[in-house]
Amino acid sequence: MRVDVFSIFPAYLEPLDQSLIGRARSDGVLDVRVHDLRDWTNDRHRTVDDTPYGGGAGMVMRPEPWGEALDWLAESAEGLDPPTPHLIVPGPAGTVFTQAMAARLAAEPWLAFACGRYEGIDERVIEHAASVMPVSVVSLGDYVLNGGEVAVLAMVEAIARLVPGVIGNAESLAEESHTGGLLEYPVYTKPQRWRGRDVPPVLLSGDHQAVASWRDRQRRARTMARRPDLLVPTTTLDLDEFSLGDVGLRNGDVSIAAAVPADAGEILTLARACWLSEARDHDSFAIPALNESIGDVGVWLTQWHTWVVRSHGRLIGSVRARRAGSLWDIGRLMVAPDLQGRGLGRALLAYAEQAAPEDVTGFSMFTGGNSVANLRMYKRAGYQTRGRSTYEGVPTVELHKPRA
Ligand code: 6GU
Repeated sequence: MRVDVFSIFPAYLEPLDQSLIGRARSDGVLDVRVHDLRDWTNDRHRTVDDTPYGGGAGMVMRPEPWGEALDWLAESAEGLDPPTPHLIVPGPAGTVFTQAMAARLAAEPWLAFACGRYEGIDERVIEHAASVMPVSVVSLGDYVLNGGEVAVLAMVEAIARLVPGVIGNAESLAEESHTGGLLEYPVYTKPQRWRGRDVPPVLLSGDHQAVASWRDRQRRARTMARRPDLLVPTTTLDLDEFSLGDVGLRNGDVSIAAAVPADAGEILTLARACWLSEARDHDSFAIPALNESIGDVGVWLTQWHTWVVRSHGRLIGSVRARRAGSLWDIGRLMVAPDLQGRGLGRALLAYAEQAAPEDVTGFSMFTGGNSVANLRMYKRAGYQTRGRSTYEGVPTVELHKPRA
């Protein structure tokens, strides 16, 4: 694979001489060529930037040096097929770089990277380049770097290690590709005991099945804790158990997924619809779910594991849960008023319970003391009253269920 990098700070790319990438270069597997963009300037000061048309802070990279560098690039194909590279322009306004993108780019014979500095490159350079070669504007993520160089180091490393022959251990690549979108499990090496901390005993058991299942549970727990956005379970609510036919829902119509920030508005709206009957039953509006702003919902979405149930795009149910000591605290269980009494709430509750971490010993919930229908449902699901209290004059019940 050939890789050309254009930058006004070529020294920034020196790490590409190191380690596995450096080895692949000297082995001839990777042909990396780093260029100083100023080699394509014609003035005495080797100028690459100027002030922005329309005003504003900072400087913009002038198009001429880039144009000449791209012309040179197109003439340097040396028999490569196709005779132009795929040009990657790193920038925070780009498409987010992912492992899937790395894998696609690793299959291409020739890549070129155009590192911008300052406020960016004159837009006409991107338009012109796209008229002569494939161009992608790519970002590492939602934060701002001073220039594209560090992003290129990251992208070249992620891409190059997928090129056959760059990594000696093809097995580790194969293993990574089977990780199924979950985070890696924790790893340990010698010594067996370090500063009072032992390696998890299962890893010393020699029981391969037990090790595999421990690692699998670790990966799920980690992903749940650190990247719930990666856990997007889909249609697992089997409608055969529910009597939703009379409201026009059929199997396959209902899906459950981890809530995302954009769900906050619908969750708030559904909560208001759902807790209105509670307000009536308790003759009070002093109910937390009825007194939240959309900002409040946005905040607790970051603090709880929350799931939403949708049918044909409509949000029809939700539940949230989080650890409270050794218990898994479940709350805000809601089902759209027109779909209640059909088992959906019970299914959501079961879903939240099965998502609890391994070491949790039981489940806890709070509800209003006069919520007769809800209390009946929770009792049937195995919950028992653990305590009674009042919240701003409203009777509340704390429910508890030991883990099976
Ligand atoms: Cl690719 N470039 C710059 N300048 N900033 C970034 C980025 C890229 N990705 C995230 N932030």
